[in-house]
Amino acid sequence: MPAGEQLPGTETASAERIVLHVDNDCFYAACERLREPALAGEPLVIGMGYDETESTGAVATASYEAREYEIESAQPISEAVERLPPRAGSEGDIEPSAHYRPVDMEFYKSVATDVKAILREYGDTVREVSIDEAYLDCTERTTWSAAADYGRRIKEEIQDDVGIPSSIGIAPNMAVAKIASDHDKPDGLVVVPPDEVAEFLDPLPIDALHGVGPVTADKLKSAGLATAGDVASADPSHLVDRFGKRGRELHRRAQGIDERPVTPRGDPKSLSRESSFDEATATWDAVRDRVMELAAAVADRATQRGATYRTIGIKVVTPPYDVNTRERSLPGPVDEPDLVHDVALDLLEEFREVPVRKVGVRVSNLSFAAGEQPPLSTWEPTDDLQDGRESTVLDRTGQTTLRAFVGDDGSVGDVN
Ligand code: TTP
Ligand code: MG
Repeated sequence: MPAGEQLPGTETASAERIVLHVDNDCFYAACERLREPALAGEPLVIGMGYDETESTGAVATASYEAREYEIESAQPISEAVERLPPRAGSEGDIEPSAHYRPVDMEFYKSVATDVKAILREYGDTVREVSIDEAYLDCTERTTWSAAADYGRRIKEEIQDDVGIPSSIGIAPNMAVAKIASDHDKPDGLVVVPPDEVAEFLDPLPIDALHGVGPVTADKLKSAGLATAGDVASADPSHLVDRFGKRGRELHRRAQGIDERPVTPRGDPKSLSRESSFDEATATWDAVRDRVMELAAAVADRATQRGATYRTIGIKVVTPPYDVNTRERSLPGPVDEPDLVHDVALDLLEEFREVPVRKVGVRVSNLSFAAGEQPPLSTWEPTDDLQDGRESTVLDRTGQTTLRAFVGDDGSVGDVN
């Protein structure tokens, strides 16, 4: 084929990508509202080191109501307290005018896991970049004319199933999708099709471009370049003179060019599947059947990904939003669907007759090594108990023999 010619259908593959960026709104605050609905609509500050007598430490995030008082991430808590000072409460007592809650990472991670599980259903590939942020390549899942509906569906599913708001940007690449998701926060949905990229970016202040901090922004401004459009139409050689190699990259970003593929960020630490009931149910058969399905799905996913696992766990969410996790570690890595099934059901026993909103099954302690998996029968039983975890041993036939149980309170007892 002569140089410059392309096979039909292969041209401008990158320009045709549909990349979606999701970022949850005031994420930690949204998580706190999930389990404390009275905080909805209130100024809310999440940070370490606040109590009535002392305020040290930094703000992790603030609800949008608190942001109206110029409270923001990384600010000293003491400054937040100054901006939203204590006031006389209805009973005449003194109370802060914002609500302050300490960071509870475990809880936020469990909410993030639920969100990411939804996102994985919607993307051909998903790149998780932080606790509340991910890129999805949706090229094969939607079209530009349907993209807004696609984004709306994802937002609704996150809101309905997990209970927190998010903002979504959809564009032909990651850099523009990120700017788009930030453009109309909170609860935003901004679609920038390929032929509207320039129109969208041009009027934006240059610090809206990812990677342009205050120093670069000042330098660009002093060179008379205030908007992305100014940088996009600048002579790239002038930008290179002034900013070195970065100048060329700035020029490309200002034009909305970004060829990076959406790739997953390394191997996952765990694989999980979760499923909600329409209403909390105490029907044992229904709960057990669901866990069996999830166990099979998770084991299947691990097999497909070539992963072995050393830990098998379940998650049981009981009303209102109590997340209970139980897990059991094995003496060595396995890829054994029957074991996932057996251990998951065994762990579930504790929740018999408890109303359940949602269940999940997870395998973790994953290995993706290509090496041969040793046969089960070569393993010797171990009594290696981990803190707060149940432990199990395998007998020489590979059957699970539950030896001992270490409760969350540290108590040790036999389970069979
Ligand atoms: P962000 O997505 O940057 O912030 P956010 O979700 O609170 O607000 P929004 O996206 O609506 O602008 O960060 C996600 C979480 O990470 C945030 O809820 C708290 C935490 N975080 C910190 O702990 N320190 C920080 O400096 C920042 C920026 C975030
Ligand atoms: Mg966020």
